[in-house]
This record gives sequence, structure tokens and C-alpha cells, in this order.
Amino acid sequence: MKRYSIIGVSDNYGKDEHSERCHNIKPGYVTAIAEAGGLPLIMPCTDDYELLRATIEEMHGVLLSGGGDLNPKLWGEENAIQNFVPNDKRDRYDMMIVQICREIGKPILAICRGLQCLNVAFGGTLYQDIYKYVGIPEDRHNQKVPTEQGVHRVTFVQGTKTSALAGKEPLITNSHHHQAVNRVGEGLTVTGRSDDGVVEAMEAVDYPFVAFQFHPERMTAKREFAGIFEKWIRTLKQ
Ligand SMILES: [Mn+2]
Repeated sequence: MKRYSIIGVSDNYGKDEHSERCHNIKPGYVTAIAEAGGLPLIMPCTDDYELLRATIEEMHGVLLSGGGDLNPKLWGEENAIQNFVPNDKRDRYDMMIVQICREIGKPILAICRGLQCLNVAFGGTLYQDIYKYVGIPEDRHNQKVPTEQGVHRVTFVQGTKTSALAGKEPLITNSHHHQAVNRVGEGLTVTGRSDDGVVEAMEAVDYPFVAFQFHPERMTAKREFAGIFEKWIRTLKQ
């Protein structure tokens, strides 16, 4: 029987139109993993460290998924954004995932909010809003066109774990964020930027952690984006 690499996909715990407490992870992560030959499992959002650690120990790798904004109090700032809805339970869960993966050396592929979580978990900070604080035009990183469509270029530092997945050439990626990396966390390096200098890829120096600010799981109709998942899964130890 085929042996699959089991990928623990972090849960988006929050509310939708039916419930205050539900699991409403966006589509894409699970199908991208499955199409790349992995076995995706969504890991329930919990405050229970032992349960989460036991869950992660069963996985071959962890996909840290996207979602809403992190609470700026995580890096010691007051929130300055109107209509911000904190999700402290998910913030705690995501921080705990990174902590556990560091403790046991479990590989992470982080996407969008996941990249930002990784940076904050390593002691870095975020811009709460790149339009407000960096002056980058509103639409450039928060596209209005369909998500399968690339809107900005990302150039990768060659010879890195990240470029081994993303390839040699720059990618034209989608973009759905208004927070972005400000101070880089200690032990992380920036491995990809858009032309306006925004951090679009990172990795850890001493851990098998790679991170993208864009959403490759929504662009898998293009070979190079599907390839990110296929190549990452091939790096995982069975
Ligand atoms: Mn972007």
C-alpha cells in the first residue's frame, strides 16, 4: 500500500454566519496537499499543549495556513486598525504550533498569515497595515482580481530552502494581505521580496521552516505553484 506523508493543516477557528465557534478553514490548502500526493489532516484548534504536541508528532509536516490578522499585542503594540476582530484563541494555537515544531524539529510550510505567525513566534514584528505605515498603494498587495491571478512579482534568493521549492525564476504571485513583516525575527532570513520590497518569503536558519506571503494553494493550475507542494512533500521524512 502506498505510504503517504501526513500533513497537519492548521485550523482556522472562529465564527461564520452559523456559529461563533466553528472550523472554517478556506479551501485550497487541503486540496493542494492531496493533489501533490500528501495526506492532509486538519488539526483541531486547541489550547491543550499535550494534545497539540501529540497531534503534531503524528504528522510528517505541518502546513501553517492563512487567515485573519494577528493581534498586534503579540509583538507589544496596540491595535491601530479599525474593525479589527481579534482571534486570540487561534493566535495562541498558531504560536503553540510553531513552538512545538521547534521543540521536535517538525517541518513547517507557512502560508500568508502563517508566514506572519512564524515571524512573530521568532520575536519579529509586523506592519499592521502596509498602506498606512509604508505608503504602498492600497490595491498592490490586496488584489481585487480573482485569486488565481498573479498581481506582483516575487524574486527569490537562490540557494535557499525556499528557492528550492519556488524555482530559479521570479514568480508572478497573487497577494491578499495588508499586514507584512517589519522587523525580521531572530533566526529567520528573508528569501523573497516583491519589487516594492515587501517580504514575500522567509525561512528559518536552523529549522526546516519555509514560508510564503502569497497563496500558492490557489494558483496550482500553474505548474510552478503546484510544484511548491510537490517538492516540499518530497523533502519530508517518512
Ligand atoms: Mn504581496
